Amino acid sequence: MGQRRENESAGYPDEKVGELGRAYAAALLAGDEIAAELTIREAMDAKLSTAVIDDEIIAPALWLVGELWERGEITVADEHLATEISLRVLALQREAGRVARGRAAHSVMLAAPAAELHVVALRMAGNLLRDAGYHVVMLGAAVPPEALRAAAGRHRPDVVCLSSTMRGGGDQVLIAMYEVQEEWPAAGFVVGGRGLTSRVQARPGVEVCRRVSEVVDAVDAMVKRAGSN
Ligand code: B12
Repeated sequence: MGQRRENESAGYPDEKVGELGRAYAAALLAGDEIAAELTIREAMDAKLSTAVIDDEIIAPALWLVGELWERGEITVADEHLATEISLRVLALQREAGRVARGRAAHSVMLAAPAAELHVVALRMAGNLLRDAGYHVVMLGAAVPPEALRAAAGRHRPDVVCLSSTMRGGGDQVLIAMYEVQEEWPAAGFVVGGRGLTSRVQARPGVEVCRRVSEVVDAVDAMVKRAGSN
C-alpha cells in the first residue's frame, strides 16, 4: 500500500495502524465482510479515532483496490464488493459512536464496601465503563455504608458496581445495597468478586458477574431495563 500516508496522529503506533491496514485490505480483496468488520472493531478497541481509521485504514485499502482494478488484476465486481463492505463498515462506526454517546447520559458509581481494600478488579471495571462511554464515579476502597448511601443520594447513579474479595464480604455487599436502595431506589446493582457468597443472588435490579469483562454488558442491560420500566 504505497499510497498510505504516514500516520501523523500522535499516540497511535504506525506499526499497529499498518498491520490493521494490511488486514483490512486483505479482507476487502478476499470479499470477506466479517474479517473486514473484525479488523475495524479491533481498530476501534485500540482507540484509533474514526478519522485515523478512515484515512489510514479504509481509504488506502480502497486505493489499492482501485489500482488492482485499473491493472486488470481484479474485476469491477470485486471493486464493487470492496466498496459495499466499506460502506457497511462506516455504518458500524456510526453505530458504535451512537451507542457511546447514549451511555454518556448515564452514570455508574463504583465502590468496594467497608473494610475491602482489594480494588484492582473495581478499577478495571471503571476503566471499561469509562471507555464504553459511561460517566464514572469511582469511590474506591473501603467505603462505609453510610458514606456510600450519602454518595448515592448526591450522585444519583443509574447503576452501582460493588466488588468484594475478602471472606465475609458478601454480607458487606448486601448492607451496601440496602443503604443505597434506602437513599436512591432507582439504582441498579452490578456486583462481582470472590468474596460473594450464594447470599448475593442475581435478581431484577441486581446482576452478579464472574468476570470484569462482563461489566459493560451488565450495566447496559440494567440501564435498558430501567428505561423500559
Ligand atoms: C493485591 C492483593 C492485595 C493488595 C490489594 C491492593 C489493592 N489496591 O487492590 C493488598 C496488599 C492491600 C492486600 C491486602 C490483604 N489481602 Co490480599 N490479595 C491481593 C491479591 C494478590 C490479588 C488481588 C487482585 O487484585 N486480583 C486481580 C483481580 C482482577 O481479580 P479478582 O479480584 O479476583 O476479580 C475477578 C473477579 O472476581 C471479578 N470481579 C471482582 N470484582 C468485581 C466487580 C465487578 C463490578 C465485576 C463486574 C467483576 C468483578 O473480575 C475479576 C476477573 O475478571 C490476592 C490473590 C488472589 N488470589 O486474588 C490476595 C488476596 C485476595 N488477599 C488476601 C488477604 C488475606 C489479604 C489480607 C487480609 C492480608 C493481610 N493479612 O493483611 C489483606 C486484607 C485487606 C482488606 N481488608 O481488604 C486473600 C483473601 C482470602 C480470602 N478469601 O479472604 C488473597 C486471596 C490471598 C491469599 N491467597 O490468601 N491484598
